[in-house]
Amino acid sequence: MSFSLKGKIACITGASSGIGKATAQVFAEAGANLILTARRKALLDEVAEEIRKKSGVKILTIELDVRSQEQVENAFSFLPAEWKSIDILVNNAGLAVGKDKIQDYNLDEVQTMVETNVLGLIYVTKAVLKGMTERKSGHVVNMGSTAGHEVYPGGSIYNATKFAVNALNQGMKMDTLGDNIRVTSVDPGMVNTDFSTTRFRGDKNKADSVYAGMKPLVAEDVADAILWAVTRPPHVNINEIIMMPVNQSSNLLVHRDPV
Ligand code: 8X3
Repeated sequence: MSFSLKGKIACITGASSGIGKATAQVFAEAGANLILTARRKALLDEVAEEIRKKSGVKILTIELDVRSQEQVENAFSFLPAEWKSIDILVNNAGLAVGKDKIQDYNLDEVQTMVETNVLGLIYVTKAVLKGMTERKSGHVVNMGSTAGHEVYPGGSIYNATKFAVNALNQGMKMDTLGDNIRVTSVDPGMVNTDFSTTRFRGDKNKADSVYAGMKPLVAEDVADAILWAVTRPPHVNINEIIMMPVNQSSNLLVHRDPV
């Protein structure tokens, strides 16, 4: 089985940290040239430099807030010619902010999640998928979550966004039928990244307690699954990968060793 992405162009959103960064690293090791986007351009450029040094692939970095329809349209319509034919899009940008009851939720945070996780994903997909369908070639990987399969208390808004990603993933597969496009959702459970720190608004102790007494997945585990999905033979579509740490059985069922 080949894991080579030599000569491919892959675009990853939210690539400055976590799963996006880890995916950029493994894609580069597999030979892909990368378009990396993130809001934090300085950090993104550091990530790109580190990857370039190790792998020698070409990397284009773009400062992009996927919530802005205008920024997304500009970013993808003005790509330099050599970067226009994107082979793989990884819709990774996404976040959870807060874990509150719906009646208590801060509406700005609700908006941030819905605009990033759902609208942003739609904007980027529309901008990239059109070209893929015209070229009759491409693969879209959507970052889903176990939160998109099972609701948990305090998660309603984030859950709703990831249920939406699940629906969008299925819809993309249907809407591109006959266009030789592959569509995959990668849906992890507990992954130790900045995710929980962002969710708990920077409270590191609260974030760490999420993973207390258990071994969560790390970003590289998810990147590994994404790399596997995009390197299957061209006629094979991996529709969905649901993955969890061994000590997690559902969003609420986690085995913890005494600490
Ligand atoms: C992250 C998984 O369980 O924290 O997408 O919602 S969870």
